[in-house]
Amino acid sequence: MKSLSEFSILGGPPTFSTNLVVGMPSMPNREALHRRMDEMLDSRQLTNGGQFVHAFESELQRRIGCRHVVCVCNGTMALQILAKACDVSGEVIVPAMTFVATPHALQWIGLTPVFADIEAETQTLNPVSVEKCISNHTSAIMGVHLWGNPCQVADLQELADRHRLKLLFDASHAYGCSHQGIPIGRFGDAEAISFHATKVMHSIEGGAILTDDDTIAERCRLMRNFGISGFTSISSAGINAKMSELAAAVGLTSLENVDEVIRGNRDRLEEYRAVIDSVPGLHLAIHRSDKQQNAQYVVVKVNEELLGLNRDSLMQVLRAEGVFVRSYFSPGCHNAEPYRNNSTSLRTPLPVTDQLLQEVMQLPTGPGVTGTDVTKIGLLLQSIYQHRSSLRDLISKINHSKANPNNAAEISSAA
Ligand code: T4K
Repeated sequence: MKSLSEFSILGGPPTFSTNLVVGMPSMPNREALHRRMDEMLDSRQLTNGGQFVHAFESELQRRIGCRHVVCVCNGTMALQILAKACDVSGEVIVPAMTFVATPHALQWIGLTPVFADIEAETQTLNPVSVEKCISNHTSAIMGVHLWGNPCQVADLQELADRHRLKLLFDASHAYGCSHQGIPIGRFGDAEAISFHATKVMHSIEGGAILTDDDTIAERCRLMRNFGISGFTSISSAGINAKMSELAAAVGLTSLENVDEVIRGNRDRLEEYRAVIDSVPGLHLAIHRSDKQQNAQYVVVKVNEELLGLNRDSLMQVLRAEGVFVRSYFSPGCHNAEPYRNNSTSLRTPLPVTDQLLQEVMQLPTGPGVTGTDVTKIGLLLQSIYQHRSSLRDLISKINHSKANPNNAAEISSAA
């Protein structure tokens, strides 16, 4: 346990000399990747539908069990092509507690994201709030399986059917997750996934549309390649969203060790659970059933009253110690441009979203974090709790002196 003066914000050495981060990429096996790169170079087929994209799509299809996987250059483009292929128009209901790519992808193609509130437990769309957002202009609901937590898919499907809306999912966080035994990727009309480097399984940059619908899949395939349907025929307004052979080679190689990465994440999650439960005011805020999760994000809810520090002050202390926690997705898409003053996007209150955006933070996990690291973070959290009132006063003085540099002397006297 640390004494107050040993905390790094008071000049002590940080607990970790190199930052532990959220989203450290897992590394694919180098020999396997080099073999694939040699094969790719030997074949001279570098992009435009080569063997590695086909193989990556087939392997994903086999693992997820959907009829079609259409790989594209990133998750944002997967969302856009998905919306276009499903003929979505006007308004789309989305959560505001998501990476800004979810609404931006829609906005960028002329759609209007409308923000509905989420449920406190799953942090995914609340069907009651979604229904309140439906207007004559609504054509789709886009749920986000945030942190790999499956949305309330049955309730959302019932709502979509009743109002004749498309049901789409942003499954960017959810490779390797399932809902009631069914892998994510098989719900709604179609789902979009990201294979960005920070994801549990990645192709450095990449994404895919997953669907059982033959027509949607065919339209996506055409759209990702300029709408070209033959050497001399163009059948729709497409774009260049192709995944390169190199990205697919990384993806295929990444798939070979993803189970091991997920096992590691789950081990870390259990270790975190033990330490977090021992600190008043901290609560692990995800994972209804760990077996169905990739455990890529360790999301913690901070109760200021019980902990004695608010989320942002806790983050300040932890970051100084080399624990580079994040506050995804604060301040929320509804508070970001171009949505924050848009009365169409903001037509219903978002109390649960607003509260969670102030309370949750994500702890480092993944390949760069060991069980020993988690034990150290646990001791650090206990020390923080023990010194909570002094730390709270200190942080308020530090923040005050940042705003008023002449008062810096107050901080050293606080120790
Ligand atoms: N929908 C949702 C719900 C999403 O979360 C995302 C992406 C999308 C859609 C869109 O998918 P893409 O179009 O991106 O495929 C990251 C990612 O850039 C983004 O892909 C991801 N979500 C989002 C949640 O996180 P940042 O800005 O938070 O990442 P960054 O650069 O801070 O990296 C995190 C940590 O990982 C850093 O501390 C350093 C480490 N890192 C990162 C990279 C990229 C490395 O060590 N090496 C690396 O190459 O956005």
